[in-house]
Amino acid sequence: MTSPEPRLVEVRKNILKQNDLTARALRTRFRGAGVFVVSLVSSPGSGKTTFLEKTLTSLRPRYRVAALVGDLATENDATRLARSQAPVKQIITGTLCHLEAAMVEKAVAEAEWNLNDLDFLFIENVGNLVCPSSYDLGEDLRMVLLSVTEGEDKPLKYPTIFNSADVAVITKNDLAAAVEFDSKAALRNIQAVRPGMKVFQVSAKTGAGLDDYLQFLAQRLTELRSTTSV
Ligand SMILES: Nc1nc2c(ncn2[C@@H]2O[C@H](COP(=O)(O)OP(=O)(O)OP(=O)(O)O)[C@@H](O)[C@H]2O)c(=O)[nH]1
Ligand SMILES: [Mg+2]
Ligand SMILES: [Zn+2]
Repeated sequence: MTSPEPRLVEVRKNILKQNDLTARALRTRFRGAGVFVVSLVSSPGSGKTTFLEKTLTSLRPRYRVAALVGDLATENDATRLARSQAPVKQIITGTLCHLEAAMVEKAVAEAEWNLNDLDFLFIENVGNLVCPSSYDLGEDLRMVLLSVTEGEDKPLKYPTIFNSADVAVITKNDLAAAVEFDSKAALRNIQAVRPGMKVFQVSAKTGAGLDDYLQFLAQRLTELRSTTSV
């Protein structure tokens, strides 16, 4: 007889397996359409929506951009992101504290976006530093945000999310002095968990550090396009 715990583990494994299959199919579709897909993960309030609104506004004159945003209960973030004039769709997750690939698939279908008409698609995950790490969403690039007000030790305390991400973004740098943020320690901790990880230090409020990051995205889109037939 199996005990309840292994059964739960089994169910969880199956869910993750299904998610991986859906994510793989999504990635194939995204790549085929030549759209570069970026997801943002962080703890609640690290500045994902503020950073993404800036990103969309900055990219929009030159690129075709759209965004999906996950939230348990409100459409607040979609309303904020829509100020950039980019097409935005909210995914309400209800009780679920993370996005899954099937939700992304459904939202893309409901939004009726033609993926071939997009350069970048951004996906803001639910604020959570734990389970989003386990769910592939079919993205090309996962960014983990860490705000200066959270403390330098977060990479050490939540290594899995830093490991599952490709790039780290240290946000709210305009507040660094006020909270005595030790940037060197934060960078050291990120490198300890994920050696070689690319890190951007930005402030969405002042715009500091955004140019490098935007250039990086443009570069990644060019690379994607050079490896696909679009
Ligand atoms: N000073 C300063 N405040 C910021 C910056 N970026 C975001 N904030 C503030 O931080 C708070 C949270 O920002 P959001 O962008 O809503 O954070 P979020 O990660 O999207 O939050 P959730 O979606 O709820 O997880 C807001 O009050 C923002 O105004 C920044 O660069 N500097
Ligand atoms: Mg948000
Ligand atoms: Zn979750």
